[in-house]
Amino acid sequence: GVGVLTLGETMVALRGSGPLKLGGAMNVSVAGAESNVAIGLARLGHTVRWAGAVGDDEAGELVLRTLRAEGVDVTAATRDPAAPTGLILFEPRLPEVTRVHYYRAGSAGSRLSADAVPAAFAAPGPPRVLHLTGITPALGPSARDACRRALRLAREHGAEVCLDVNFRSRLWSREAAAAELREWIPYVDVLIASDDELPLCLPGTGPTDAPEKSLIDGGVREVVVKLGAAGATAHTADAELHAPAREVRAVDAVGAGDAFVAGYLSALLDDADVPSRLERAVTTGAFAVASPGDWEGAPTRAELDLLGSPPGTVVR
Ligand code: KDG
Repeated sequence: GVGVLTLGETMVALRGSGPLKLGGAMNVSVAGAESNVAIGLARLGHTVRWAGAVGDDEAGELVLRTLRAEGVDVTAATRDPAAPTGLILFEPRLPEVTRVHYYRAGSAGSRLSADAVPAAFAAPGPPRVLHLTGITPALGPSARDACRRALRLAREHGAEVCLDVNFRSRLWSREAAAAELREWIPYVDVLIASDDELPLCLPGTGPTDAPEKSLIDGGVREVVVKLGAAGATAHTADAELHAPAREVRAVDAVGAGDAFVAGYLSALLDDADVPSRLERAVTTGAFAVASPGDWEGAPTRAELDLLGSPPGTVVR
């Protein structure tokens, strides 16, 4: 089977260079948290399958062609003849602030069907890891049911499950997210979240002292907390490990979390220990922060060592 199977929505992404209302040129690419992870893993040499839905349109062709070009298996992706491929606009408004505008309500990706999921687990065999994010269940009942089906199939096939909470307030409320994601926790082996997202995975609504511990008691093997410029911490039943962030000149933070997950899962697939998983995760995350675009700057294995080169380094 493949190393990682992921499913979710990938959209056409337009990125401008200033306030959207002024118009001007935009760059055309694709974006989606799960496909960002898929590309990050493929660049590092892993086999990875993306199983989402696109419209039967040229925007969908752009999504599939891009993923194929990056070495991501799209043979289990589906085309929905009755809905368009979604669209996302990135509006860099200040050096530190990018606004996102979604045009994805009713999109093909949001209508991903649970019936399409078993094929994603079929030939060449079940994946070692299923990766999901909390974005997909926020897209609508169909995409939510596809995720639930995938969780059950992962359990049946003995695949590990990695969940990146990725709470998106433009898509659903914290209450709705918590009601759904709490039900997922018994299926999850590796939970990745920012610290404000941890309560969304726990029963009750009040503040908890040690959410990581409650999650581990609930059966999660690794709780990985992303702390942005402060790095990341991994909690397991018998250890708490911290990795500081790698220092880079920040260009575009969008996609950094997905790149972090790709690095973490890459080292997990290599059977590396938790400190090495964290180390690769902060490294791939830093590449994303230092590069424009969601996934374009993702490193190959040979490029991992480039980070930390002194300013003005020319490799020749
Ligand atoms: O993590 C980056 C994503 O936010 C971006 O690619 C778009 O998937 C996306 C989303 O739903 O926000």
